[in-house]
Amino acid sequence: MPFTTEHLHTYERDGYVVVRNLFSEAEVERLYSIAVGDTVLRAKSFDRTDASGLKTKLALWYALDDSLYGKFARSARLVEGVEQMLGGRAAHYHSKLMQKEPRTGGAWEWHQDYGYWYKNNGFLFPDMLSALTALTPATKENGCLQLIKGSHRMGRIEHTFSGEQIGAEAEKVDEALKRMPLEYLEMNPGDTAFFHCNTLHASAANPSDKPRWSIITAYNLVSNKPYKDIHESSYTPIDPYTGDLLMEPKAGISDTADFLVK
Ligand SMILES: O=C(O)CCC(=O)C(=O)O
Repeated sequence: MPFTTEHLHTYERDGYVVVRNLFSEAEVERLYSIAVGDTVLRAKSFDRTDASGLKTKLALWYALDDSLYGKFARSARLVEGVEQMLGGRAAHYHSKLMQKEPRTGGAWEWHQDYGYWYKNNGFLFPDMLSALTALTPATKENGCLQLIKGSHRMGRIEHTFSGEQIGAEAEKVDEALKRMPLEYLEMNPGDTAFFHCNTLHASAANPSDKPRWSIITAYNLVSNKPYKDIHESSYTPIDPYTGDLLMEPKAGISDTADFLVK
């Protein structure tokens, strides 16, 4: 198994863990080629403007379908790790195709995912996490993910709007940065970073000439059904996919999938 007890301990201690090569080059190539060529994903993508006016693009959908992306989000490699980290049966909250384009891709302000999910989406417990799988190399130059190591232990902090994004209270972030290390997650395609929903994270804009694309699959504990903005997949146990992603048809997400519409 690529996911080990050591990974679990690291996740619990630091609020995140990177599992290198969780997906092979060939698997990522397949996912990426769908992503760049898919007219549905392109049509359903929307811009998110940062505080300086730069835009980052993403598409977000909730239900798992039969596409390669659905199978990827259900893949046993992800789900078995997620269930150990969450400590129970996992449901799929949503998947996001993140497209930080060369020169124009904007920043993400410091935030906890649970800052959004508690405030806007009705989840009462922080029994949630995200798994970010790099589709292209992620470097400091193209605005890789940054995390404050150990910040998940601060619990949820207040969030306010900053541009079109919600940002964590600046005073708390400044203090957190004085006490805990700031980590830049440089990743190769196929590496996956699992991070706790209360881990403070951010990313800078992409002034480079290289795209930074990734897929983020977010998971919830089945027992943590939200009380508003309810999507069935967010409390339905995942049936893990154990097949071979390379043998599956290159099927993109259907345009009738429940995309978040902005
Ligand atoms: O991948 C990134 O650059 C940041 C994404 C992020 O913070 C999020 O989706 O919550």
